[in-house]
Amino acid sequence: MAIKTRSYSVDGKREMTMDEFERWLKRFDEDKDGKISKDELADAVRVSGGWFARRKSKYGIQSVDANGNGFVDDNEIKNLADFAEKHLNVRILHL
Ligand SMILES: [Ca+2]
Ligand SMILES: [Ca+2]
Repeated sequence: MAIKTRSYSVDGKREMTMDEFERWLKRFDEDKDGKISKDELADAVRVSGGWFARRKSKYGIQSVDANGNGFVDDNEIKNLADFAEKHLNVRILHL
């Protein structure tokens, strides 16, 4: 693995703060429009979630995308954080 991950909790979840989570998410913003689209989220889930990622991401974008525009808006990142905690082996640290 090229990336050295800073911290894992005892149950193997990757811990990150909201800031780190947003930064991680922005890495998947391939067209650099500042928003994470359905396709970009699918990539993020595939990288983190492994098997069944496609199904998870479809479910994910539906539960995350509260206003249904197909993008994760800034105010929907919290929803995505919830999704990541449930499905992507991530724990968000609320500092
Ligand atoms: Ca984008
Ligand atoms: Ca949205």
